[in-house]
Amino acid sequence: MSLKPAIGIATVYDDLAVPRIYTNNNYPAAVIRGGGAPLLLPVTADREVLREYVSLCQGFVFSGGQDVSPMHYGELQSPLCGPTSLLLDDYQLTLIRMVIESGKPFIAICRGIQVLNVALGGTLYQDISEYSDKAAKHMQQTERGDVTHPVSIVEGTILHSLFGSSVWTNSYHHQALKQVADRLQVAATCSDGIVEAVEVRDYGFGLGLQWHPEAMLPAGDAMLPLFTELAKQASAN
Ligand SMILES: [Mn+2]
Repeated sequence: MSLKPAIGIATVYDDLAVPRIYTNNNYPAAVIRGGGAPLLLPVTADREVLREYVSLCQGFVFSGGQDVSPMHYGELQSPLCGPTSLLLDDYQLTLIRMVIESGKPFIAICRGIQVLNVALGGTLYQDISEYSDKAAKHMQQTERGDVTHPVSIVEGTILHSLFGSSVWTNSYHHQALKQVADRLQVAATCSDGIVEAVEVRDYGFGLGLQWHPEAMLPAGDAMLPLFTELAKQASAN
């Protein structure tokens, strides 16, 4: 039997009490269910360490977390922007650029899709109310595994090959993609116009998802294809 592919999970940083790095257990659990072996990648500014992460792992997951600092896309911080960390931003923006350069497969979830877009030159709505006061509620107040809105999936995308033209998702975000980076293709939207998924153009397997598939997995298998496909693609690396 072949070894399981090593899937690096980009951790997040919290210095509220003592500095710590962590990930919600749903992320490694999802990687394991998909057939991968999860490895947590500690936050660091050291480029050589980041390069080692990229070389060690065959695939990557970028997790949810706090907001990306608007300075990275040339905006002043709006009062509606949440807590930010320049150390965390530097770590994840640098790591995701290195991963893309390597061509290795990855899924970037929630904050991850925002990091992906900003890393490639895109911008964000600092709060969805900046987009429209008619937008749907994207910060659901039900169990994490509950779905609250469907997304329409663009034909010809990887996402479409996994789910078809529509899939129901959960929604835990108060920010969203504004200007989508040229290197990214929109792969799914909510009917209010919010971008819910992107894919890196001319790339093997590079997905950004605004919803939390890992948090839906404890409630059912609907999102499992994402993680089995990640493990499959990673095994080829
Ligand atoms: Mn949403």
